[in-house]
Amino acid sequence: MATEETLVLVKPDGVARGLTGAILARIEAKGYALVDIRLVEPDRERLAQHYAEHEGKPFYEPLLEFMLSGPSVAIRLAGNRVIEGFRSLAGTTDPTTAAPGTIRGDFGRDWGLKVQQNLVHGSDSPESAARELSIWFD
Ligand code: YYY
Ligand code: MG
Repeated sequence: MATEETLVLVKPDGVARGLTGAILARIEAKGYALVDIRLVEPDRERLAQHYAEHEGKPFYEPLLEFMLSGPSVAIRLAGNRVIEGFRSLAGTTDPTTAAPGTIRGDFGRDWGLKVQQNLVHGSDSPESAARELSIWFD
């Protein structure tokens, strides 16, 4: 498959806990290329676009509140099969049970809140990646 791109976010919990560098180190060690990177303080409109697929779900409002709680680091990441590769590095959605060795499994846990504070976002398909990259890198 040709080289592809994905959107990675270090979410507000990762930035606030000072884990951006540790997360970037794993991405770089895996061999993916940083094409662009920026600190973003998204407004509600940008987040509603980003998480449109989840509107109406029970975790949607807590998720937006969490994502509004501080800046995220947005990364345009490139490499062969980087979409599935980064999601493998990130681990499964729930940080309590994400496999050790993954970003979510090693750095995440349940903080007793209504939303999974799971440190990172990664696009889940080429279509999502194109859509999300245009939202965060306008
Ligand atoms: O792609 P991924 O981030 O692993 O999960 P999604 O199913 O796309 O959900 C987006 C985001 O929403 C997730 O990272 C945390 C939050 N969330 C939640 O708090 N509780 C759920 N049951 C499902 C998702
Ligand atoms: Mg998702």
